[in-house]
Amino acid sequence: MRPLDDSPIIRNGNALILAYDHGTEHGPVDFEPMPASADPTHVFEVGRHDAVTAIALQRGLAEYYRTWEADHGIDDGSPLLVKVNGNSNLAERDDYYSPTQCSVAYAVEELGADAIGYTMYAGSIHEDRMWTEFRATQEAAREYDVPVVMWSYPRGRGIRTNDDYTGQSDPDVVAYGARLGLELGADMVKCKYPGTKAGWQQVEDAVRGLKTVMSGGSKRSDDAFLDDVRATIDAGGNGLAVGRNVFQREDPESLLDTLDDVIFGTQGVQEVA
Ligand code: FBP
Repeated sequence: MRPLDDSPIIRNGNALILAYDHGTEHGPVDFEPMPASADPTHVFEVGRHDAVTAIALQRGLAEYYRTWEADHGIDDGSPLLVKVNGNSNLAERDDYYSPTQCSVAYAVEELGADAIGYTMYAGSIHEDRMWTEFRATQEAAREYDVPVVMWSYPRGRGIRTNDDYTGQSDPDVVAYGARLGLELGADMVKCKYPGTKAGWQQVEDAVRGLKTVMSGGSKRSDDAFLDDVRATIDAGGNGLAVGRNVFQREDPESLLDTLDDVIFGTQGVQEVA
């Protein structure tokens, strides 16, 4: 397989993935703080910032993205990561499950995907089924020589009922999820921030070189958010996959300017306590 560092979603060994699958995962409520973000083309434009190495979209928005690029003669849109599974929070389920709704063949051949994204809910009672679906996705991605990013979000009954864990952001849980990315064959793993630099160090210790990116989470102040990103980079992480902390801002460009330095420049080597 092509080395991940040669993938268009990587720059200087790192990545900044602009995630925009929230209309699926959370619904339009995520666009209320910045109503312009409900318009996909607003976020597609944000994704043209140099700091963004990929935009992560569900298949419908990926089709729209390619049409938008063609209609506007845009040849500098971000590389495309197609999220091949997803779920709404409307459905009442007995536990977390994210069904596959796009084949890797469709993502690559029809949408020109540069990478594939898959959410894994280890700890759910549906984990076994998701492992099987991930296997098919991972093997197909290998055939097309595109990297797979695992959104590794352990959650559900197995986490909730285990007294050893305090929740989804428990460093032991996050590190376990990251390790699954390594062992199940992901090329990069996206994890919730475990709260501290030491927590991210635990993630890095669990994966020994697999590329890791921090999941943005709900919107917070510039300083609070950048502290978490710097801590992740300082601990050995490879960047960020972020949605709300970018598209819910009035001026996402200035934050992206800073993230460009932190993730791809020199600020990442600053020490964070
Ligand atoms: P954010 O940066 O907005 O947290 O986005 C990252 C992401 O993984 C999205 O791709 C996805 O829509 C969302 O978080 C899922 O969040 P959760 O399932 O934890 O509510």
